[in-house]
Amino acid sequence: MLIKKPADIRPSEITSKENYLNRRQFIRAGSIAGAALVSGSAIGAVVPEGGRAKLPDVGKSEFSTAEAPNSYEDITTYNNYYEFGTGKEDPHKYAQDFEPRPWSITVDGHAEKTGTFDFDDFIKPFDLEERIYRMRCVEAWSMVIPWVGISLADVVKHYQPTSKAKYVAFETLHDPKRMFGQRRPVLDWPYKEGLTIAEATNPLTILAVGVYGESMPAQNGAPIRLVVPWKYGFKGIKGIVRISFTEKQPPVSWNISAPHEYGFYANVNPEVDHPRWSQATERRIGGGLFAPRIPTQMFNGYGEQVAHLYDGLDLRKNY
Ligand SMILES: Nc1nc2c(c(=O)[nH]1)N[C@H]1C(S)=C(S)[C@@H](COP(=O)(O)O)O[C@H]1N2
Ligand SMILES: [Mo]
Repeated sequence: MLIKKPADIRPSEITSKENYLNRRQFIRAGSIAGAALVSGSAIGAVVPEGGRAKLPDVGKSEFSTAEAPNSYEDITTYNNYYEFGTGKEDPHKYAQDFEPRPWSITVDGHAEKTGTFDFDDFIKPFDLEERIYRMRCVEAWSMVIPWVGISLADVVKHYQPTSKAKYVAFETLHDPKRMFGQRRPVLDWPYKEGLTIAEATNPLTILAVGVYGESMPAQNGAPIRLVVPWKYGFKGIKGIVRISFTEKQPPVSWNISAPHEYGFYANVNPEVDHPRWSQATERRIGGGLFAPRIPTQMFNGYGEQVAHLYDGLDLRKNY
């Protein structure tokens, strides 16, 4: 690993106080070598290819919930990923042979820095952190998932969006040969998602590259997917190959396919029902058939961190 001299360190690489404190915590835990102390960004982690592989140098996050995580089995066998079938068990069955390498990510639009980067180079400047988040699907089921990811705010800062950039748009790989679900027009392929810049730079938002300390399983969105814990699960676009800084609100797949059911915002909201079902309660996967439904929380319980983003916005109209 190359150790950078202070003069080589750009201001964009200088670690925030938050990250610094987190790093201190795991330095104390003795999980990284002394040499890595020289520069925060030199810690750059490289995610191993395919299979189940342990991720290096994973820090802890103050944003993790203390709730018990779902089992690795729940998280990797009950999925939504229409590129690999529309059934909940399909992605586990049919994504097994999907090899998320080689993989490149294109960053374009209104930013000072743009280009196409190999996956490993793309994530290298950023710190890996475990984020144990409650996840709430629009179909009223939920899980607690110990993601490993990088802060999307750090990524946005790195590419230096211009003042024209108001949104960040994301696209999934479009490769019907490898993703058989794309051979049928069940969605407007490739899967597309988007966030406002304020949502993208909220400290809760991450690009996840793993789960349970290991590299991301194909069915969960390998090698890299979005996680926005206060929004319904469909905002968490998987298999990302493009990140664009846009001036206009980008079109998003589920809104294109059913605009009266799925909006751009998709904030978890127990008071605004889906036209075909209530959003007031949810079923925690793994709780067993007779487990009582649990009340859904506004912003999935993350209101303290994100409610301010929607001051003055009518959340009934902007669902
Ligand atoms: N590209 C892509 N991303 C996607 C989907 C999809 O079909 N295609 N499904 C979404 C939905 S509806 C949910 S609930 C989450 C599920 O993530 P998980 O299977 O890792 O729990 O992924 C989201 N990301
Ligand atoms: Mo979902």
